[in-house]
Amino acid sequence: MATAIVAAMAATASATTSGAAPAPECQIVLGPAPEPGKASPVLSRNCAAQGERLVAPAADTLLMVWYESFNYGGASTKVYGSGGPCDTGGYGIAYVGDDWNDRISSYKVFNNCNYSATFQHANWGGLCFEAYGTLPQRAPITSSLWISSGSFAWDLCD
Ligand SMILES: [Ca+2]
Repeated sequence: MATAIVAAMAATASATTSGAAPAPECQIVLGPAPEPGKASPVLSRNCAAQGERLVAPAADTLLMVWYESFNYGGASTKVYGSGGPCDTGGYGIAYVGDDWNDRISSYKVFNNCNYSATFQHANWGGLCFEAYGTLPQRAPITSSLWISSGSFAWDLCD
């Protein structure tokens, strides 16, 4: 399979498939949350077509990568922030999108995004799970989430 992917990337022509979600490789760019508990604006959302590669947004900071499978496997989406590394204000995602709803099964965090809280429902509703650092297994029920630095005065999971 890896050989086929490399071959497809080298080819000039590529076929595009649709219907399968999530796409193998996507990226989202967020603005900082206007205040704790408020959603970050989604500045862009792009997925690579089959046989193509995404170009990382050079001016933005990698915050988090979502994976479709446990232990960082399967499709993935990189989440970038336009406001620099995580601080106590953090970044909030009110809805992960239809393609990732109830599909995030593991994730990695970067650039001071040490604290994460994932929620069963959109807009930070339902069951809440807190984590510190990268997480190899997460029950795939997440619909919204929050990431920030480890220092966190505002308790989301109460
Ligand atoms: Ca859910």
